[in-house]
Amino acid sequence: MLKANQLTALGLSALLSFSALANQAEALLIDNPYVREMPPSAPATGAFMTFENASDADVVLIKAKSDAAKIVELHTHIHDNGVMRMREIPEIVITANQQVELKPGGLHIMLINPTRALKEGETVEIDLEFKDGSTTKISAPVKKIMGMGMNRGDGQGRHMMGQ
Ligand SMILES: [Cu+2]
Repeated sequence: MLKANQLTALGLSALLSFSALANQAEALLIDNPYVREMPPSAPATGAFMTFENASDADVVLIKAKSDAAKIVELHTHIHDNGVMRMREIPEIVITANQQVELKPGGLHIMLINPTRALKEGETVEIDLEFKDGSTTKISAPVKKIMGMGMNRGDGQGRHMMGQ
């Protein structure tokens, strides 16, 4: 049984999505998705892409999942005493008529505990879920990313140590 407040939330999100396009997933253009190739022993890797919100309403990404990783989280980087650290965030907001780029050193989708070795040439399917309940599936090729000025290996190692 749905509680009263859940019903209210459902009604509200239906109303909001109605005022823009059909739903948030359809309002979003996704460019250049890719997953960074990591050594097979790496505990995690990142998925990156550019979101373009072509609508007049904010689009809010609240969840990602993939069969390529046991855990999938939305992450950002923060500066902590001069050290870049990753932190899980509950959502990524793509403001109306704006672009948001997920990239190394910034926002990303974290693929933790990959279920298979992710090598260049493979494709990772990722399901994205938005605040209004709409979803979309993307296919992200695995790519080798060199020299982005980031010691991502170290960062991810520390991240997996629970910091
Ligand atoms: Cu991360």
